[in-house]
Amino acid sequence: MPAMLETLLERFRQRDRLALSRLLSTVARGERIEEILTGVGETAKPARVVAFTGSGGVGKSTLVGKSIETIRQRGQSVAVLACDPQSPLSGGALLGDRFRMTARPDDDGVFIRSLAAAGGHGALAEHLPALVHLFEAFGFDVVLIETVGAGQGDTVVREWVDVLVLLLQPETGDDLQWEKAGLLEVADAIVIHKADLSGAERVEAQVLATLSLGTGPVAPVLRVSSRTGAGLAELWQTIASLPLRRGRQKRGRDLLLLAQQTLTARFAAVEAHPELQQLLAAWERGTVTSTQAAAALFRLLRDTDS
Ligand SMILES: Nc1nc2c(ncn2[C@@H]2O[C@H](COP(=O)(O)OP(=O)(O)OP(=O)(O)O)[C@@H](O)[C@H]2O)c(=O)[nH]1
Ligand SMILES: [Mg+2]
Repeated sequence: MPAMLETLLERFRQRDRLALSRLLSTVARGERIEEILTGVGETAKPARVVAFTGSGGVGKSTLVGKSIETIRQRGQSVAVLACDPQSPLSGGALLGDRFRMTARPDDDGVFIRSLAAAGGHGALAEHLPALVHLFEAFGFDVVLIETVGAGQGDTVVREWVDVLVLLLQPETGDDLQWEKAGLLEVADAIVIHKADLSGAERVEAQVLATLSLGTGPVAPVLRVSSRTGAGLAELWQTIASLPLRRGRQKRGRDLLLLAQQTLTARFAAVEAHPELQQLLAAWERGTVTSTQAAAALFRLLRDTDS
């Protein structure tokens, strides 16, 4: 391992934010992922990963910004990952203007990072489990993701998060769009955003009517205004109380596969390593979770390194 990476990892383990930032960039480029995951150590506790999705201009960035304050008031730390380079959240000027107001620069409990992947949203999404793992290992309670609301990358992101929040707004003429996209059914919570505008009740009624036709469990529907702050506390209370979707397990599984590949490459035959064999058997029996197994595999990798 290059000395510089070794130094970065050491600083990461001492909770150095610049080291976190550098490692995020490296992982987002798809470089040295195994070494980084091995080197950051185990996650103290799983983070709650929440994605905000919805069509352009519905107010995702604004709501993410406002949510930072609310999450801090709830006593939790939060990392924000903006995947969309076009987003005001990641646009330099707005990031400066809008977020310096909400996130105090000296607040250790807030970390905001935008990442533009060379291959676009999809390419970045590909590395999401590893990126989230970095935030978890650093100790963040909540990871917030703004997605672009469409396309392949967005679909992938949805599978990896614990809570998917769909934003809708009054009267934009795309009322039917969310129905077509099937987003209503997959969302864990639905926000009627910009509730300070007229027509919010009507959209809420439409959504409730549509949901009542389905057969599955009905997601909570909340009216929220980022402008007035109405509904924000309720939204985060709801998000905190939601049962977690399979995102965590899926992230763990993908990390596990990555660890497995690395180990297989290193030990010519996996069978040669009894500890590894036992671990995989336990995972197949379901007695250890994917995340636990992945952590154990990475520990094994680290031990054989030294
Ligand atoms: N009336 C009202 N306007 C809002 C509210 N929240 C955001 N807006 C406005 O909606 C516009 C779009 O907000 P953004 O946060 O950039 O929306 P977005 O979904 O992130 O947009 P894209 O990233 O381009 O998809 C801005 O002009 C905001 O000021 C709200 O609660 N009420
Ligand atoms: Mg945005």
